[in-house]
Amino acid sequence: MATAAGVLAAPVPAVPALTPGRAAAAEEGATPAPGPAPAPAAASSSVPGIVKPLPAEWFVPRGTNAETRWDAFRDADGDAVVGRHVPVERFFVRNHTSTPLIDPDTWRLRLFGSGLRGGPTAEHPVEFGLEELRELPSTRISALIECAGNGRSYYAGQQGQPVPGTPWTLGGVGSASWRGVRLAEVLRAAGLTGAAVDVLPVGLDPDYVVGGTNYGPVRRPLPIAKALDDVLLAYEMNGEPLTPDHGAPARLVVPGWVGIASIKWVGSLEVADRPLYSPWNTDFYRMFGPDYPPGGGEPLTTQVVKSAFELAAGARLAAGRRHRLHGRSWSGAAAVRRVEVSADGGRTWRRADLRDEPRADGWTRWGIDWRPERPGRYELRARATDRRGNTQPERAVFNREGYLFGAVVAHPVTVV
Ligand SMILES: Nc1nc2c(c(=O)[nH]1)N[C@H]1C(S)=C(S)[C@@H](COP(=O)(O)O)O[C@H]1N2
Ligand SMILES: [Mo]
Repeated sequence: MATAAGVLAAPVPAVPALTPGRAAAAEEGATPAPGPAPAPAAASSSVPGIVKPLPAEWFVPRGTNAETRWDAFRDADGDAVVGRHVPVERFFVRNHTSTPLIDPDTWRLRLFGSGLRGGPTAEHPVEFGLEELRELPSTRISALIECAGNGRSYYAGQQGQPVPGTPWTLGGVGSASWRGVRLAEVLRAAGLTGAAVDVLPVGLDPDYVVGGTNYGPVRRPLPIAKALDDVLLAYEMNGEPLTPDHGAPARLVVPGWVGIASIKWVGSLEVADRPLYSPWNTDFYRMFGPDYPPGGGEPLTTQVVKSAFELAAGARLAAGRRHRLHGRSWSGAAAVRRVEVSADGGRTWRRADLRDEPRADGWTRWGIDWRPERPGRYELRARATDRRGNTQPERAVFNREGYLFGAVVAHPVTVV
């Protein structure tokens, strides 16, 4: 079914090799979506550099990014329209620059560096085409991708601590099923040695330039232990080939870690026998601030515990009626095993009913009944605890960039 904008950009026109900055061209010649995409009523709000349509009922545009709306997880009757995995067309997009269109037929993954047998150089790398990767044993996993800045707006909104950067509410997260080849498998096939320390995936998107500084292509070193543990080089998302916005033809999926680790549009992997650096593990995605070491904390890895209601901020609910409140909680460290909800400013808490068997590779969906008797303004709060005992505090520790806001979020509603 076609969207109001008429097109979905699923079939990418073949373009010669890499043509960054041509994302908008994907609209040309695109055909109506063949899949089950419903027809959103409102016109797409567009973000320059994102290929897929961004209907206003599903997304909030944020600069070069698009935030998924939590209230879009349910329809007007309150029925769930998003299951355990978020459909690709509703999945949030975080782009430092813009979505490149890459021809999967000519794309090559290049591996080089001192951590590979024979020390292949960038000029003479070990190469894999997409078909060759598909011939390696494949694996399917569920994993969340979540931006380190998800929830950032609450540093200012809830704690009076303004921070720069994309003011996400809680929609910079999504869960999907990914298929691809384990990074460990690719590294071994390329001649991994025991001396390898770090792996540096480099994106094929345009260089990241801010304030007159060119930081080069988006790239962030990954410690070899994590690379060999559970990282996937994914070429499918929810059973379909990756779409341009989510990293086609191949991206990393780094379970439990901040989204920046999951480099999209991977062009090369440097495997080194010494630590590697890029601005993404020295300047960005580390903690700076009064409660952190003077030179900053370690590069961010695991995500914190969070919870969200599948409800609009400021939703209106009828007084004197029982409402079923729904939400999801997740953690980068372990399965979420307990969720409590408060409707009285955090004075009393009730256990929510868990609708999923807690699992480390996804969120836990939950529900709880609430019957507000009197009209007025209320704040709903949800607080989750994972199997390691990590729980959501009342306040998040401030950091200059506003990363990892894990505190309980006050969700305003009006009872009428
Ligand atoms: N090459 C490249 N990879 C990237 C990014 C990017 O801008 N360029 N953004 C990162 C960040 S910050 C996040 S949170 C995730 C978002 O993945 P998504 O857009 O598929 O939701 O991709 C990561 N991988
Ligand atoms: Mo991110």
